[in-house]
Order: sequence, then C-alpha cells, then structure tokens
Amino acid sequence: MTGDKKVILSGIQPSGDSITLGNYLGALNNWVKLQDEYDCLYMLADMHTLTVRQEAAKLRSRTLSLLAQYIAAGLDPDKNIMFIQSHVPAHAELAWILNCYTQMGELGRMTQFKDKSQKHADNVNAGLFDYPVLMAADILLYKADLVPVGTDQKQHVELTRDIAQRFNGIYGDVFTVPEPYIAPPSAGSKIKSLQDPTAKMSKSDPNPNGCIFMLDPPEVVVKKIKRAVTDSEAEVAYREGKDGINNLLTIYAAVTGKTVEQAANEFSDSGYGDFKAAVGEATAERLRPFQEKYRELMNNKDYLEAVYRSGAERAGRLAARTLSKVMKKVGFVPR
Ligand code: ATP
Ligand code: LTN
Repeated sequence: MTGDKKVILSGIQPSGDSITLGNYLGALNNWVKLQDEYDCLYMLADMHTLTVRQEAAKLRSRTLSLLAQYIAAGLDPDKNIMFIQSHVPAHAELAWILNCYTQMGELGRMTQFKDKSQKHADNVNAGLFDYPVLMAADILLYKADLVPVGTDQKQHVELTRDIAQRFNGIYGDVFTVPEPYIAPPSAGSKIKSLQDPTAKMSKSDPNPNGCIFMLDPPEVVVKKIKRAVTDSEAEVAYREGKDGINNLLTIYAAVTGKTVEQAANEFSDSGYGDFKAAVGEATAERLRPFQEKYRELMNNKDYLEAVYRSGAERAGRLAARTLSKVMKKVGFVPR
C-alpha cells in the first residue's frame, strides 16, 4: 500500500463448498482486472457466515478452500492483501461502534435481510439484522474508495456511505465515503438461478441444479445447463420476458468475452438444445484452468497459511490505525 493508488476492498463469504459462477462473474473475475490499478484488499468474510447456522469443521475447511479459489481465479497474493475477517479483531470492534450510529429502520429496509429472514425463519438472529453494519466496518476500516460487488450488495454499500457521512458529520473527516463498483450486467453482475431465472444464483440455494459451482466437474456443468429452465418459444433472443434464455446468453457472453448481442446473433438460428450444449461447453472450458490451479493450491496448505498470515498482519496494521482514530473521536480513553 503506497497511498498513491485508490483503495479497493471486497469479500465473499465462505458459505459453500465452492463459489458459484455468479460469484465468479459478478465479483472475483472483476477483482482480477483491478489488481494492477488499485491497492486491493480481499477478505474471506467468515464472520458474516455465522448469520446462518454453520458447521464448525466445514466453515474452517471452506475458508481455506475459498482462499485457494481467490488465488486460482487469478488474484496474486503479492499484489493484493488477502485475509480472513476474524483474524483482524478491529472489524468486530468498529462494527460495535457503528451500530450506535445506525438506525433500526435503515437495517429493516435491507432486501437481503428480508430475503434471508424469510429463508431462515427459524433463526432470525441479531447478526442477520446487523450484517450490513459489520460490512460497513470492513469497508471503512481500510478507507476503501471502491467496493466491487454484484448488484445484490449495492444497497449495503449505500448504507455504508450513509453511516460514514453521518459519522463524518459529527466528528469531522474520519472515513472515506466509498462507492459501489459494479460490472456491467453483460459481464455477469447478476447471474440468475438456472432453475428460477428470476432469482439470483446463490451458493446456499438448496436446489443444487440452480447453481453452477466453480468446482463442478465439466459433465455436471453441461448437464445443469441442459436442464436450465427456459420458455416455450424456441427462439434464442435477448428480450424481456425471456429470463431463462437471457441468463444463458449472459453466461455465454461472460465466459467467452463476447457481448450479449454477439452471443444472440451467433445462436439466432439454433434450437434450445444446441444452444444449451454450446453454453455448457464454453462454461466448462472456462472452469478448467481454474480447477487445475485450485487442486494444485489445495495440495500446498503451507503456502495458503503463509498467505493468510501475512494478509492478517498487513490488514491488521491498516485497520488498527483507523480504529484508534475512531476510538479517540468518540471519546474512549487511549489504551
Ligand atoms: P449466500 O448464498 O451464502 O448468500 P452468495 O452466493 O449470495 O452467498 P456472497 O458471498 O453473498 O454469495 O457474495 C459474494 C460476491 O458475489 C458478492 O460481491 C455478490 O454481489 C456476488 N454475487 C453473488 N451472487 C451473484 C450472482 N448471482 N451474480 C452476480 N454476482 C453475485
Ligand atoms: N456481504 C458480502 C460479503 C462481504 C463484503 C464485505 C463485500 C462482507 N463484507 C465488504 C464487500 C465489502 C456479500 O457478498 N454477501
């Protein structure tokens, strides 16, 4: 971190055995493009996953696996700070303080809270409600200018801006007010479920056929796409009302680097069967190098450990600076 470049922070929750094609296209793949131009911090948001019940051993192994997936997707540990959220205690400490500058009404309006409290009606815990405040702490600790996320997280970054502005309004210029950084939809900022193309593709979807996991074997990828829900029109075209086909065209465009228009032209004379086979092949092909690199990394746990240890140290130093400034501002006695 030289201070010359703009700062980026983002994270993914280690809440599934593997990230989804949605996480990859909407988030990770864009992070890779930013690593030379910005000072980047990429976090493994393990504390956020506790908002939904997790198995301890699984959470542990999924966190390490997610780090390997970050690197397999092309993030370079020498260029980016990669760290585990729970390794930097300042996140929890700042979250507490920010809680006292956030209104219940603001949190109650969050779409993700409404969705997840319906999905997990038996466990609507305070953490689920408070999730965006922890996320605000993640972002504000590092004075991030930009937060690259998929469309579903935009509302949380906007709330972070409100909290930062409110705090700055009282105490002066403490926080950098961040901006969401969202890739264009054609690049995959909103990939939909293959089984319900009006809902987002989500790693914790109970129906595994709705979701392509980045570690799915090629034949599984091809099969899931073949089974994707479409419509009864038999015309490959991108237009309103064709959610299933629109989603497949978006996936094809994003994995091949073509535009959605080019993709639609390429298949304008094809039937759904041929179209789906081509989307399946292209997607499996895109996953191949990712999976090879992932396997290699998972055989080198010492290396992964060195990456997250050094990440925690570097992130911890930066975070401590902001936290101590905040503590001073609110009136805590210096340690
Ligand atoms: P969960 O199902 O556990 O809530 P998730 O799959 O929604 O997980 P997150 O860990 O919440 O994934 O999100 C990681 C990143 O991936 C975020 O930047 C989010 O915006 C992005 N993302 C998640 N799903 C999609 C999607 N379907 N399309 C594009 N981007 C996505
Ligand atoms: N809530 C995010 C994960 C996340 C995050 C962050 C993203 C936690 N903290 C800070 C960007 C910045 C999600 O993707 N569900």
